[in-house]
Order: sequence, then C-alpha cells, then structure tokens
Amino acid sequence: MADISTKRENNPEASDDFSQRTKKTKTDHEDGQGENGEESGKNVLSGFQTTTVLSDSAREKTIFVHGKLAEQNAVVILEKTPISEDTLSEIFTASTLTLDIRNDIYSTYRLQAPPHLNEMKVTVVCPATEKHVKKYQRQESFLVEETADDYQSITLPFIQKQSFSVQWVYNILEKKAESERIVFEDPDPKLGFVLLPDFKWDQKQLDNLYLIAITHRRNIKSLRDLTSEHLPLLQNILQKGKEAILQRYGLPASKLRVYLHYQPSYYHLHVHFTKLGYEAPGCGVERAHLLTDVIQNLHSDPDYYKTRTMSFSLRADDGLLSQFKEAGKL
Ligand code: M7G
Repeated sequence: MADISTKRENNPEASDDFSQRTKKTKTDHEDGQGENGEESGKNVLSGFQTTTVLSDSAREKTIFVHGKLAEQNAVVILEKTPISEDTLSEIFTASTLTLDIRNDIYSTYRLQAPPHLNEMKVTVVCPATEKHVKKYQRQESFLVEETADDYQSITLPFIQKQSFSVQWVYNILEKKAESERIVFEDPDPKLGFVLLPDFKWDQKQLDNLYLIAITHRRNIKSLRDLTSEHLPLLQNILQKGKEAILQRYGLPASKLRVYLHYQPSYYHLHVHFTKLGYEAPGCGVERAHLLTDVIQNLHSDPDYYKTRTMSFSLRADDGLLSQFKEAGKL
C-alpha cells in the first residue's frame, strides 16, 4: 500500500524524514492546540446540523454534507483515510476481531481498530457560499468547447464576476496560514512559488501524495493566460518542485503526475503534483493538462493557449454552463 520501499530505494533518509514529519504533525495536535490555535479537543462540529447530503461514494469512502454550523452555511467532508503500511502490525495486534462468516477456506470479520488508527479526515468550509455547495453536489456534466473568442466574451467576464475567492492562496503566500506546512519555497517574485501539501492529502502515506505549487506572481489566472513569456516560471516549478519532492519524500519524477487544471476552481496559477497511479479527483483528460505538455506546446507556439479551442466539462448547475447555453454554444 504505502510506497515506503520506493522512498527508501531512492532516498534512504527520506522515509525517516517522512515519519519524523508525520510524528511532528501528531505532536502539534497532541498538545491540544490545532493549527489555528483552536483547541483540538473541542469538537467544533458537535453543533453541526445536517441539511442535505450533497454526494457520497462507497468506493472512495467519502460523504459531502451541507448544513448549518453556528447559524452559518457550512459544507463538511468526511473521508475515511487509507490504511498505511506502518500501522499494520498495530492493527493486527491491538484490534478486536469479530467473525462474520466462515465457509471452507474463506472467512470475513469485523475489525475494530484502536481509535488512533481509525481516524477520518474532515474538511470544513464555513461560511460556505452557494458556489461551494454546488461544487460538492453530485451533478451531471457536459463537455464544452471553448474557442479563444468564447474565452474573451463568455468565460473571462464570468470568472471576473463569479469565481471563488483566492484569499486562502494569498494567506499561504504571505505566511498567514499553513506556513509550517511549506515543503519548499522559491521566493523570487517572478519565477518563485510555494510548494505545500494540498488540502486533499492527510500526509499519512505516499500512495495519495498531493502537493500544490502556488506562484508568487498574482496576475496569471489560468492556463489560458500562459504564453512563452511564462516558460522560465513553468520550468522552474517543474524542476524545483520535482527536486523538493525527491528530497522530502524520496519520490522520483517518474512517479509523479504534474499538471494544471482547466478550468481550475481558483484563478491564481497553481500546479498539482500527485503520485502517479493515484486517481486524484480532476486528473481526467478533460481537465488535467500535464505540465510537460504545456511547456512543449508553448515552445512550439508562444500563443498556444491564447488561441486554441479548449475542451472541459462543466456541471449541470454551473453558471458558466448557462452562459455557454445562452450564447447558443451548446
Ligand atoms: P483547482 O484546480 O483550482 O480546483 O485546485 P479543484 O479544487 O476543483 O481541484 C485547487 C487545489 O487547491 C485543490 O487541489 C484543492 O484541494 C486545494 N486547496 C483548496 N483550498 C481552499 C486549499 C487550502 O486552503 N489549503 C491548501 N493547502 N490547499 C487547498
């Protein structure tokens, strides 16, 4: 499961590093103080009142719930976390096991693991906007083909009015949030970026490794804005991001999927680094653009992303889809 062996092969110190860091995260929370000084012992979700289940997945073991938290709209995401290899011996020795079925050579059990091995990852968005609620609602999707003109006349005006706030991004760049989670930073204002674990990764195992590189430059909204002028920035992110991940986690570039989303949810340029083989949400061909391909395309044509037609899928209730429909494009 957890690719600890790969880590060791490539960088013998990395696995120790990784477990040290995991331990550190634990101790940060063991003293009763959460990241924002909130007491981790206090259950801020005890007053949460469920309104609806937005979506759930038995396969991914997640549930997205909309409700109220202290009178405010909130979205809560519960996710059962992967089982990591280094907890196996404790799971086998310290759990209680109840037999369900035995038949010939087959048997199934219910296992109750010790509480610390039975955690769930919880993400809370509060106050959540209507757009957050929609983002997490299960929806039918439709493929849109956006020409360069469509981008100027439909998409750009829409994202200028309606996109998610990127305050959380500025908080990271200005070290007002998550500063202790930064894995690597190049502070150069033009070429620099901050690399840190994505919200989606609990950092307990490498199988679902997920980091994001956020550019210090603030005027690049998405892939659509990129031209050959940005090649040094993109190459810098690719090169230094790969090096930092090898150094910290022992994962070589050949084990990474490095890509941009189009459309992204947040219009401040960022690059996704995930472990190859991990089916991260949004890694499908209609949304993910490999950074190496982006670099090559810009080498071949400096205005590639300014001029080409881009395909992507939009959910049924996405306001942008309505705009494309109103313009007779669907
Ligand atoms: P995206 O391509 O704009 O959209 O990626 P997506 O969220 O639909 O994939 C933004 C990425 O930033 C996602 O992978 C999010 O999980 C991640 N992310 C979002 N927020 C609000 C935070 C945050 O506050 N901290 C961190 N570390 N990551 C975040």
